[in-house]
This record gives sequence, C-alpha cells and structure tokens, in this order.
Amino acid sequence: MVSTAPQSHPRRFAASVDPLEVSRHLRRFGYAIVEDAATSEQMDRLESEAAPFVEASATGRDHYDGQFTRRTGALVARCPTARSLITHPVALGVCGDFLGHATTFQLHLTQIISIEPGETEQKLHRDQMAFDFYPFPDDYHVQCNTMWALSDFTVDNGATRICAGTSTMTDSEAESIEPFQADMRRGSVLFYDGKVLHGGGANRSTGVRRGVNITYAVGWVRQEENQYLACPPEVARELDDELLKLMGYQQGAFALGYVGDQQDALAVLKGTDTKAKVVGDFADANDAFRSFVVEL
Ligand SMILES: O=C(O)CCC(=O)C(=O)O
Repeated sequence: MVSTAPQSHPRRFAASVDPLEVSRHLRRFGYAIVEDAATSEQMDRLESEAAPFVEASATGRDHYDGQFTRRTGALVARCPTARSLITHPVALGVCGDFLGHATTFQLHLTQIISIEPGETEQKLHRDQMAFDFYPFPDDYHVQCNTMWALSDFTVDNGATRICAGTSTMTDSEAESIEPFQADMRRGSVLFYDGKVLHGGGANRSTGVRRGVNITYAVGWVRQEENQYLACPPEVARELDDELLKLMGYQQGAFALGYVGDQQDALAVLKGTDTKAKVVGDFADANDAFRSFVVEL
C-alpha cells in the first residue's frame, strides 16, 4: 500500500511551475493543482461563449451523471476560448511528460460540468474505467485529466473529491483513504490521472460550481468525445494544426488514423493529398519500433 504521509493535501503549485514538477506530483499522488493558470478574462470569455449551450444542456441521464448536473460538450466548436485551455502550455507540458511513454497523446474529451445546488456526491470512480474496465498495469497511464475552475471551487459548492495516492491501490485498499476536496480559485486547474479515485462533490451552496473538464489520452485509444463529429469539418478546417493534431487529425501511432488510400487525415481535412507516415517514421517512438525498423 502506498503511504501519502507526510505530504498534506491538496498540494498547490504556482502558475510559473515547471510542468515536470506537476507531472512528478501527479505520478506520485494521482493529482496536482496549478493555481491561476488561466486569466479571469479568459474565464469570462469562456463563460459567455458557453452560456447559451450550458443553458440548453439537460441535467444528467442518471445518478452517476448527476441529476442536478449539466454537462456541456463540443467545446472546440462552441467556445473558441476553450481552445486556449486545450493547448495551454502547462497542460501540454504535463501531458507530454505524463503520457510520454506513448507515441502521441490526444484530446479525449471537452465538457463543462455544472454542478447545481442540491446535487449529491458523485460515486467515487477511476476514469480509465471508460476503456471497458480494461485493467491497465499500474505503471501504464492511459489518460491525463484537467478540471479548470470556471467558478471558484469550494467545499460547499461541490469541488472535486480526490482520494490522494489511490492510483495504484486496489479498491479495498483505497477504501480507507478519505477524499479531500480540490478547492481552488477560478482560473486554477486540477490535474488528475485516470486511475485515482475521485468524484464530483455535493453542492450545498446556492451557486453553481462550474468546471471545464478537458482530458487527454494516449494516441492509440478511442476518444471519449468524438472530435470529428463534435467539431464539424468546416469549423475544423479553420483551426490551428497543433489543435487539430490533438483532436485526432494525426496518426495516433503507426497505422492508426489514416484516411482512404493511406492518406494523412490533416492533409485530407485541408484538401491536400499527403500519404500517412510509414513505420520507419516512428522509429524513435520506442525500442519496439526501433528494432522492428532495423530488421525491415
Ligand atoms: O465534476 C467533477 O468534479 C468530477 C466529475 C467526474 O469525475 C466525472 O463526471 O467523471
């Protein structure tokens, strides 16, 4: 069993932190908070871009989604400001290290989670269960999650509950770990891995807790939110290549994600005709690729 003592939780980092330090903490405890990583102007803009969509979103489909919780997705298409959070240097820096064992990482989902007054605690869970409950090894992280505070996160309004250090524990070992609540100022961001037990908090306040959940996964798994339909091609065509690659317009690894006659997805989107990369282009990805290519 992993001991979390004497570390006290939650651990917060300043926005100027080296992402590698955040990644180290994430690896050890399953979460990290970076304070004030986004500006209040960014959050104001995002809030006003999202408002009509949030208003139109239904409350959850079941107790797990939350019957007083609204989930609003498709943020790439709907909210231009969300794009700057998706490609925020601290988020990409942490994911680049944390998911660096894979050839690529990609955007997994974008969702504003609005927990309204009266909501009860969400069942504690590990996000990687979305992959058909596949038992990924303890040392294989399949995803890296962010939750940006669009409102202040407080103990009363439903700040995310995290059971620190539970990423490598069995469910029965983790039972003894009390969750802490990731209270944080608007503009701050909570990182958490796909293995740590966590859940939304109960909202006992009179205000709405709003978080922007942007998650990333290794490039070889299916994305939770279908980015090709959530963002129509006519919108996608206008976006930066860096963002498009994250959305899935790149090979997730060798052979994954080509179009038609082995064409590159980004090229097809932009109306050009470039072939997808061949296995030799991935030679530096890991030792397995390297030895495969040598013998080709
Ligand atoms: O809203 C939150 O704080 C956490 C939500 C969550 O973990 C989920 O819906 O999977």
